[in-house]
Amino acid sequence: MTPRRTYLTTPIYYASGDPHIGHAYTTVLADVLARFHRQDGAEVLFLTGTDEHGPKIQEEAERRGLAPIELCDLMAERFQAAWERLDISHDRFIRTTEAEHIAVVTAFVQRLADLGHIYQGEYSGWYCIHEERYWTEKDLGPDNTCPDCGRPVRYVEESNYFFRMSAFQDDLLRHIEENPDWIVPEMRRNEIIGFLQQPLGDLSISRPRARVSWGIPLPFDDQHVAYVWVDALINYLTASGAIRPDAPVGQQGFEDTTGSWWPADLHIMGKDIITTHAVYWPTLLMAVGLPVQRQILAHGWWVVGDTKMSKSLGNVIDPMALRETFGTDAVRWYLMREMPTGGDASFTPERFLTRYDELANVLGNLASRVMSMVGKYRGGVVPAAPGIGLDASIQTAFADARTAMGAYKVHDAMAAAMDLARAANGYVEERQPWSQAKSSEDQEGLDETLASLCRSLVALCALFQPVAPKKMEELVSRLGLGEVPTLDQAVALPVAGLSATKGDPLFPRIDSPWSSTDTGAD
Ligand code: ME8
Repeated sequence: MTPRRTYLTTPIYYASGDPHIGHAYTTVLADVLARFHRQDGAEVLFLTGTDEHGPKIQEEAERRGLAPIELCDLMAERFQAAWERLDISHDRFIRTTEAEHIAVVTAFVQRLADLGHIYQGEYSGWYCIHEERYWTEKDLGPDNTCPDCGRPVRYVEESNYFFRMSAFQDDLLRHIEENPDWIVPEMRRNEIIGFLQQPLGDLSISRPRARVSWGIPLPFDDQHVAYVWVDALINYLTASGAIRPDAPVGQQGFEDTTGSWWPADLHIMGKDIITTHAVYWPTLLMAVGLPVQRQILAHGWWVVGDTKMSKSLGNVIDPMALRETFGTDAVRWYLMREMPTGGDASFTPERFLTRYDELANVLGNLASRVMSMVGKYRGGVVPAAPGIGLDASIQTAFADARTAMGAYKVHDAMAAAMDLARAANGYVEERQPWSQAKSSEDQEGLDETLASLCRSLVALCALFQPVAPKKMEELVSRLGLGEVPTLDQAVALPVAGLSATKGDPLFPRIDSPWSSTDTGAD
């Protein structure tokens, strides 16, 4: 049987600033889904990368006294280092300054032009560099500011090339209506449907080189560069391997994507960039004759306390600092457990510590008490007994976690896993293995208790693995197993005869790095 294939993407992040907790959230979410699919037997292409062209990068490079490519090299390295430290298992890190991507963008734009979807026109309006988008006057905030980010916008009057996006409005609306799960969650789908019920304008897809020099020149007019969003969205296609820009026109792959990873199965992003992914991107794909992406998942927004995170407020949360103190898996766990996918979440030190305590006190504590009892009562060897005492809880946890993961509700899947750990702790209290150990008639009962607990630990390893891969590898090795089992294997894995070692606490007690005033505690 050919394995199921899944192609997952994160946005490519602007190479103008350092990775923060928002970028980390999206990337960890994608990583958890990628790991879950791999664990479930699928072949996965997981893509992330950096968005490296456009005025935002050009201006930031100037500000730092660097050439744009120097800034991009620096930032691409920082993002890669961050993802390595957060144990992100991406298969490909794309940079939009790569030659391959530039060639695909060039071929894509040429094809749009060849098919008659591009015309030249005059643009006048307001531009926000930070968001890299135009606004109409009626949308502007007070004193000519961007309605999204609040920064001043600039009035721009120039000649641009336009994509006839309006011609695809009806097709797109029909696609969304016929595919109710194409955009999740539903709230975002409704937002896009609402947007498409207004007349859809055409999209300016170029910028004059005289104003924006840092971009990919249009193949039919080198005095213009591709609009950075068009350039950026095409990254998903470049990495899929569908397009062969060097092939003769007609054989470049636009007609047939067989053998490539296109169409992507899931584009994951924050709710801030849903319109570009759910309107610009599919209409561009329709125009060149390619299938559209299979699904879009737009997640919510991290704020700090009740304030938007921003450089100027100095409240940007650095996931690397958290990781230094609590470890990678604790940061991943917090991000996944705290934010219901689709909803917003607020970072506070108290919530971080509460989530960490849950890991330490429920899962960590269970692991250490079970290992210690197997050591004390059975010389470190898991006894041969059916070990079915927690089967009902295991079945429930697996069913709930699978359903939740299928709906991208990682927070619910992790809640189901934690419920199993709680049930196992409850089982210890109920069975009182320390009393069983004292009674010569209850030795079989003790074997059954310990075997049941070890089976639950194996199940927990499989359930927590996508979110806490390193700690689960460690737990599995302490259980005497070679590797973390898949969900299917974990249900029926024999545990009799495994040699269990206790080791240090999986999630050690850690002094809060925040002072009591920071946490708001008394
Ligand atoms: O938009 N909460 O890049 P970007 C949650 N280059 N997620 C957040 C967040 C927050 N506070 N802040 C950022 C771009 N994110 C373009 C994308 S894709 C073809 C081009 C995450 O560096 C979230 O995923 O501004 C958001 O969509 C993304 O970072 C924006 O990253």
